[in-house]
Amino acid sequence: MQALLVIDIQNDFCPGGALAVADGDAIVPGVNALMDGFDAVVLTQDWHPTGHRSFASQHGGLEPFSMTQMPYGPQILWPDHCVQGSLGAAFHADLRVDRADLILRKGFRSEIDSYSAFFENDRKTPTGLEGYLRSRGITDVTLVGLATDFCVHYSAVDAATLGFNTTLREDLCRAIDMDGSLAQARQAMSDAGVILR
Ligand code: VGL
Ligand code: ZN
Repeated sequence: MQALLVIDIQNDFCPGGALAVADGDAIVPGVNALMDGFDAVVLTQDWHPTGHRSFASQHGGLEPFSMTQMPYGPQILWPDHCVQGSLGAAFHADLRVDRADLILRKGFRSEIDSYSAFFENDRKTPTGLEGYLRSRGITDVTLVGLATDFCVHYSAVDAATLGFNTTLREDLCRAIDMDGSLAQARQAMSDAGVILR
């Protein structure tokens, strides 16, 4: 049983958005076309309250894309993005949202970021996705979406580590790629057993 995990194809990660990924919108037609071949389609949605601790705006003088320490470890500070209910948090207008069986929101706790669709950035608070997939009998997952080097990367590593047969469709992902983060992500994914295609 195969699930397609469509990670964070939201306006803020597309050109013109608050945390735009170059060419992020280019993957939408290919992702839409892939959906019908799967037993389950799950969309994830980055979903932060106003004033989320991952926003540089909450850290005095610190710049977006700089690093800070959170109680759970190092954290990159981002521009304000994907604020709950905002247009930026909405899915890309052309994404086939109606085809989704489940929309999983993450990053909704003010004090913890969540890159992965499975565990928050403390690496232990579960989102519930593992239980959902297992109770539907899913054994294999394919990941697509934004951004390759952050939310897709963490989700793929966790899926493989949890024992799902995990494939990444690199052609249907786009990266932020800061300071070598894409190369690092590719290495971490293949080390975890993710098949990169
Ligand atoms: C993401 C940074 C912050 C992502 C989400 O979807 O890759 N990146 N929040
Ligand atoms: Zn975020």
